[in-house]
Amino acid sequence: MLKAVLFDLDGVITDTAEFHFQAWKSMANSIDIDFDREFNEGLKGISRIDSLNKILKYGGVLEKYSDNQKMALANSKNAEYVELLSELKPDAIYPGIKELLDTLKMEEIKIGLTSSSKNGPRILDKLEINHYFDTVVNPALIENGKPAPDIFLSAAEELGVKPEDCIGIEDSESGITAIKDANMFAVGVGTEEVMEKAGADLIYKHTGELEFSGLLHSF
Ligand code: B16
Ligand code: MG
Repeated sequence: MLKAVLFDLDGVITDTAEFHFQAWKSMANSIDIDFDREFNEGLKGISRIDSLNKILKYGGVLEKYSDNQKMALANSKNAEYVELLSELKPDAIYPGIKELLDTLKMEEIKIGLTSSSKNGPRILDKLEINHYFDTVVNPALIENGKPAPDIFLSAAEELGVKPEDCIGIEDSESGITAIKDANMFAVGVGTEEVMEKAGADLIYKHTGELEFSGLLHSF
């Protein structure tokens, strides 16, 4: 029986992916690493430090940086990202999300945020939707990031529901893998090919197609 819906943030609730792209690109270029949109795709859902390691590896310089230097690079990327977030307004919420949150509240289905972003609470504030969430999992306390199932299992525990009574909504391959490994129903938002490959149970091209009745029917 459906008891909770767990939302990813970046790529599901709003498009912060573009801000991540811009901030990573300027950090990568500052150390002479080329960075394009295609490479950025593989960073979706991946934590800040894991993203940095992937970029340094891609540039062939992973071994050259100490932990302290890596921390400095991650901090500079985050400072630029946070600066870009100041532009974020409630009208940046993707279509259909507000309506879905309203219906879930009415139906007394619990709502959780399962984002890898340490900026999650700040973004929910900016979008003025933090009051909808019964739990916002703190990714800093999660040992294994997506594609590990930990963040979704934590959300279920915090909400006091069983994993099999949860739906997870994700836009990234790593996120869908995490939901499935948590033994939850996975809704993928994005291209059919990517979502199918990742094992999504239900696929929508856009969030505008997400509706409570459709979710309930397929669950
Ligand atoms: P931060 P999600 C993820 O958010 C992003 O997709 C990913 O690109 C980012 O590196 C990660 O959050 C960490 O974000 O640097 O703000 O802690 O898709 O899990 O909502
Ligand atoms: Mg995402």
